[in-house]
Amino acid sequence: MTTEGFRVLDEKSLIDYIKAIPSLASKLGNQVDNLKVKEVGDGYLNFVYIVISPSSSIVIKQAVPYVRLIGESWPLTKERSYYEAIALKRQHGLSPKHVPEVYHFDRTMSVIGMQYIEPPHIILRKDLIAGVEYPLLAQHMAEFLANTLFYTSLLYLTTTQHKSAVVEFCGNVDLCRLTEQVVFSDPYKVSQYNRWTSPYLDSDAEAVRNDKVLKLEVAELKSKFCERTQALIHSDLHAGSVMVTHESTQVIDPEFAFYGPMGFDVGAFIGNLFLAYFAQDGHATQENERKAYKAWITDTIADTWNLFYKKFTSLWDIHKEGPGEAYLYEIYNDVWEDVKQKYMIDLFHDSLGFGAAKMIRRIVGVAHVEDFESITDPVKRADCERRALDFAKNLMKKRRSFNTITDVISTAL
Ligand code: ADP
Ligand code: SR1
Ligand code: MG
Ligand code: MG
Ligand code: MG
Repeated sequence: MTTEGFRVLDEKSLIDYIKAIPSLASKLGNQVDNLKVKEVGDGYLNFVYIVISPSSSIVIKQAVPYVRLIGESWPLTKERSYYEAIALKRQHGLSPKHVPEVYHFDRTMSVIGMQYIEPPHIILRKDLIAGVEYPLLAQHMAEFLANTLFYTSLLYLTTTQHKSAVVEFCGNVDLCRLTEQVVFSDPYKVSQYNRWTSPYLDSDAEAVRNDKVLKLEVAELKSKFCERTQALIHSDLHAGSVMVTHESTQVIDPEFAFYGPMGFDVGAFIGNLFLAYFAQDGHATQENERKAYKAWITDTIADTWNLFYKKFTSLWDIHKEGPGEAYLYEIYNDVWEDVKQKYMIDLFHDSLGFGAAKMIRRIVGVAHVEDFESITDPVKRADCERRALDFAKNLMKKRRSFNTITDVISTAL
């Protein structure tokens, strides 16, 4: 895509931009004379502004042609904004209660105008650190995952529909390549971008690079990530991509979306809950040991998988004689329960493998998570990270030996 006509917005120039776009002005009640604008981007890639008029608020997100975390020395296509916009629209259509609405998209400027997810919504990761429980989180995430994954797969679509949907997202190759690098490659080799809590984890990072069994497993997962077009996946579904209240769960930031393996999304979410779990000892105080909170996290992990399983297979049952072409019911009706069970156990093992890869990259790769980063004592932080890393390495290697999520959780306790 051309860079002609592109300019980086700031809090001031954004106001003039909005004034010239009727659809955005109207979302602000056409009260655009006294707009307040605040940049709130806390992600690693983009700029996000909350725009407040006397009557309402919207969010404007702009992609710049580089990785914000590193700077202009790491170029990254601003076309990611296009894929984020089309993924948000698709996911909002499939799971409207859990995805914000898109109001405006400008491909030249890489600008998305979208629904403001209002306070008290907060980024999930922040409250996993603070120790706040969200009783509906697992149910809502299971719904989001089941709806977005099932309805974009060959269990629901014809092969003709599915192939054209795959093509639509094929161009998001640079974002896929970023994941290939920072999740599946860099943590397993010497890379200028890798970091860890040094010197405490120096030998742990080296052990990852020298672990032949682990490297064979991650090679298999990387191939699956690159080759499998199973469903439209969010592809960056960590705890910073979910906003929550006690009643509501909203999934944002699908700029990495493409047709990939379902387990990459399920695993990302579960893996990030495990990261939060292993960070709890670093946040414990004498008054609050975080024991009950750790139990809530593991219950949420179990509920997420079990509710996802239930919702996904029930969608499959409802649509078993529909257009989906992967398992024609007329052929498989006599082995229907076996078909579902086999599909779901494979998906479970994929999810465990990808979840483990997402944990490992957050400990010895370029982009870390606040769960650990906010533990100020490096000895304590390294101790939490090491336990998370050891758990994830074992999970990746032994993933095929697990039949239930409860068995997986028991290896973390
Ligand atoms: P990045 O792609 O850089 O990670 P995100 O889309 O994750 O950017 O957004 C960064 C931050 O902006 C989020 O952590 C959240 O605090 C805020 N944010 C993003 N989208 C919205 C929204 N629709 N409503 C409210 N806040 C949002
Ligand atoms: C340079 S890696 C930046 C990371 O931030 C994004 O949210 C993705 O997780 C990506 O891997
Ligand atoms: Mg983000
Ligand atoms: Mg993002
Ligand atoms: Mg991750």
